[in-house]
Amino acid sequence: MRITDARVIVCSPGRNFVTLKIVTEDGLSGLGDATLNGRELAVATYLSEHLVPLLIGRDARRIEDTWHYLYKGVYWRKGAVTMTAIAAVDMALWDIAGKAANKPVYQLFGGASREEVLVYSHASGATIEQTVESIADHARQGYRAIRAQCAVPGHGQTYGVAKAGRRYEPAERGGLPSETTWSTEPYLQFAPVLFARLRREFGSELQLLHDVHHRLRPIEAARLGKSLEPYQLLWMEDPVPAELQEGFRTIRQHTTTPIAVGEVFDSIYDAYRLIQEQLIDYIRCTVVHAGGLTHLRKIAQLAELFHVRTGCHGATDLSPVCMAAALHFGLSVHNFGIQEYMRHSEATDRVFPHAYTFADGFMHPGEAPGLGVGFDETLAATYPYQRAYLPVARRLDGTMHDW
Ligand code: KDG
Ligand code: MG
Repeated sequence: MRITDARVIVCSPGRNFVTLKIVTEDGLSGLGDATLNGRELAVATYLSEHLVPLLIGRDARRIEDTWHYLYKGVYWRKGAVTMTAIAAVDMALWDIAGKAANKPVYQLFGGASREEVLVYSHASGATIEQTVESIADHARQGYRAIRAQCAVPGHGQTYGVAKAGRRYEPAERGGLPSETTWSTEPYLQFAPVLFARLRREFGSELQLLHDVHHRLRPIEAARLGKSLEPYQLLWMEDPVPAELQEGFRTIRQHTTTPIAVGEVFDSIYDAYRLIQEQLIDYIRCTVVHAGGLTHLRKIAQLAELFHVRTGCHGATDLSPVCMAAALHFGLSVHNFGIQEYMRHSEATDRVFPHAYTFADGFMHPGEAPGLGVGFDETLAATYPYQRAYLPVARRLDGTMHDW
């Protein structure tokens, strides 16, 4: 089953997406998400200039071999751009494999380990009361697990909090990155106040999560985890930047609040120490940024040996193609924990019609062959790319903060 064509399509139905479409001589086609938020065109060029010529004429059925050909053949291995490009090829090939077998992709992974995939959504507010309302709204929509973020009083726009009256969307189109300020001490004092109020309001059944966005130093994260223990979070996410992983030992020694990390990891080499030393509880690598389904399944299998469960990143900058891939993955892997789900805009859903469904806090990838996602290229062409950046953070003294 030779590959006869591979094309990269960049579109922006509300936000930017990079999509790889691979076509075989049998007329089958597969889709892969290649979106790297804020650096989209780097991956688009990597694919079209460097990988597409390598794909034409290859056997689409050789998924494992193609993965190693692209990973080992580059010489300069790893890195977000390389791994996102490889992930897109890998997703598209699994999509084709499913269509060729007339089966949903999860059936190629040993079938379902569970009936449905538990997801969590995002709630946020400029004040505690707005955050309470936002959570109540998500709970009414059926979510059983909700991430709560709230602006720190007196500190302006906080990352992870939706702007008034707007959907939460991390990247901004047009112009240069916006600049936010960050001050650790008020945040550390405020976070337990927020979660005390949320537990009073919602009781103990609702699962609450919180994203620290790599903002703390290990001893500060340890203090945060300790102060949040009475409120029994499902996890505290990205407590510290994860280049320096020894810090997780400090956090672990001080708190029983579960720890999740990995949305910016690009391979098992970023994750294996944290997993093997059982310094984390959830690994958040995604299909699109961690080398595709082939590689993410290996990460999950390593994690399974060490009591670590999956909790894949699923923000809106991951296209519906990635979301579908994550759901096939989540339905099948034994040590699945939870999947993040931020609904895409209606425009995005029209460009990427999909078989996956949401009901009562759970999702299912559907039974369509392959990944179960279509791509309306004509409609996509009406939404041209627009440069977008994530905001940056500065400390009160003006120095750049860790992300
Ligand atoms: O592109 C970056 C976003 O996807 C990220 O900031 C969102 O942290 C995030 C999350 O947990 O969804
Ligand atoms: Mg996050």
